[in-house]
Amino acid sequence: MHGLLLTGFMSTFGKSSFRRTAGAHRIATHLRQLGWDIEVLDFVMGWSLAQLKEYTNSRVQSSTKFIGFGGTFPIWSPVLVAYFDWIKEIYPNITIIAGGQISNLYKIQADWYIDGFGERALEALLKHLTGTSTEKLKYQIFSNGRKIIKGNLDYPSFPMKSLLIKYQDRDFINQNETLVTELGRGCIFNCRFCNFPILGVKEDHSRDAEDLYIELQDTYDRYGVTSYHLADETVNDYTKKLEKFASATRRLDFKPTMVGFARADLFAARKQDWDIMLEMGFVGHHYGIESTNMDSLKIIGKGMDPDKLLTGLLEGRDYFKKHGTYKGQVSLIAGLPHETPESLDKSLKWFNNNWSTESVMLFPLYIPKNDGRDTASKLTLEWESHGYRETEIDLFPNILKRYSKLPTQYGVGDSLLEHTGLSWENNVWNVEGVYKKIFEFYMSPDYSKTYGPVVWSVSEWKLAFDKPFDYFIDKTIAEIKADQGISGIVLESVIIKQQVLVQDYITKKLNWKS
Ligand code: B12
Ligand code: SF4
Repeated sequence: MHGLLLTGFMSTFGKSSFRRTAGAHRIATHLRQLGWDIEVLDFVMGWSLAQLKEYTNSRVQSSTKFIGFGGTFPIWSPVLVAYFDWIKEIYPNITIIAGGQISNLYKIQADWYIDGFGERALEALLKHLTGTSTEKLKYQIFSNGRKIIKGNLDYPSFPMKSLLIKYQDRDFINQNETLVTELGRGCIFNCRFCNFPILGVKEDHSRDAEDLYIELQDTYDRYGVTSYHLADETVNDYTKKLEKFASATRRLDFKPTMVGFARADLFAARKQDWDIMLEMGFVGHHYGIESTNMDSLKIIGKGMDPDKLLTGLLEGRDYFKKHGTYKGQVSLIAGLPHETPESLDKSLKWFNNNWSTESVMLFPLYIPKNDGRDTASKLTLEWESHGYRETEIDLFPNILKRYSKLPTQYGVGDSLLEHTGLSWENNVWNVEGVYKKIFEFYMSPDYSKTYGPVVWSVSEWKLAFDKPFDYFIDKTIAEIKADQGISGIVLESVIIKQQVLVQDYITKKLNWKS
């Protein structure tokens, strides 16, 4: 049996980013292990309609059962509307399956939707479609009539001892690429504002160390890749996990560079982890600090004394820089309970003075409405008790008009605003005020003169400027711009260069013969 998986990642400017999403490759690896012939098409946002048609005509065969579509984030474009209409017309017997963490947010009109981690749900659906299962398929019909399989609830793909991704030569992996992999699924913590569905995990939810070793050594041997994004909610949740994976990376024929989410309180408190992280090459950290206001932190469940945390963070940064390399990023949320414009300014000032060449990201407090997600954070469910009200007039149209074109490296802008968030207010400010604050923060000339690139985006900047990870350490965005001779917005230059790589991939893919 044969299937195609179309996937991609959208850049801030709505174009295809040369960033692979791990989900489809992970799904493909899983199905191949079950005997399916699966091909992944990456960077789907960069393909023209004619190219997509040419590709599909060259791949579809009598055994093609389905075309899957999905990614880590909801992606869509007018080309895809026309493409899937065409599929329905020309290949009416092929089932269209959409998948992703919240696939109901997708605009695609698919035959089936799979929400959450999808390996086992897709396996069950394919057995159902091919008549090879006697078990009744579990699915729900959502209010908009869509048939949705709730992967995380009914076919949990966690914990999994193997989370292996095996790329194929027809994926045309580039040596300088940063690939995404996972150490485990779920988080041992349970922060009140967190919307992730697998929280408070008690048992070991990590993959086998050997499984990681095989994947990393293989991608190095075949393509020369040394850079990774770790897709764990919290990479440093417990020391044993770090030790386990250091035992795998120690045996590699190369030294990997890894970027991932780390809890700053644990990083600051557990100095014993520092050498292990350095040994793993886990040197790019994103810390969701969220606030430095104690009252706000208590409510969200990240209650470490902020002074202690910030001191520990600087100490850790200095240790990493002395003994290896380091790129750190903190993210803050504007609009948390007890946070005021003044308390936020105090935090921003601290980072401005102490965190130069690293990165700071500011996100708006997002309270989701019913958008089909399996779980909502505790804070989301009890927002009224924290003094939030829904505004009488929806503020989002205004926000969209004024702030959606914010050229940040991710997180605000069109993609986020399309989500069905609550238009909230409290006694201090409202969601529009929060967006205004965020806009001013990013648009201030100080931003690029103080901070470096977002730690996740270094993967794209590396490729665009053909420079190693270390080139982006200890440099502000303004310094990188000057060094590269860029006069406009640096992200535009990154994206223009990425489009060349996307086109090169498309050409190779179209010319590929089995
Ligand atoms: C790493 C990460 C990031 C990184 C991405 C780096 C990178 N290289 O890709 C960064 C920091 C940039 C990021 C940013 C954001 N993130 Co984020 N992120 C993650 C995280 C932790 C891991 C993503 C990942 O790679 N997972 C591993 C792969 C294997 O999973 P996957 O791609 O989702 O694939 C699985 C399923 O989706 C499904 N699937 C995928 N494709 C397909 C296709 C088919 C056909 C099928 C059937 C199934 C299927 O099966 C796959 C295997 O199980 C997830 C949470 C999580 N653990 O997944 C949040 C998560 C994806 N992020 C989320 C959010 C909200 C954001 C932001 C909007 C945050 C913000 N406030 O700005 C931004 C938006 C970014 C953008 N659009 O530009 C949400 C997305 C919710 C949603 N609406 O879909 C998640 C799910 C966390 C959460 N629950 O809140 N993120
Ligand atoms: S915010 Fe981070 S640490 Fe807290 S529960 Fe969510 S994933 Fe875990």
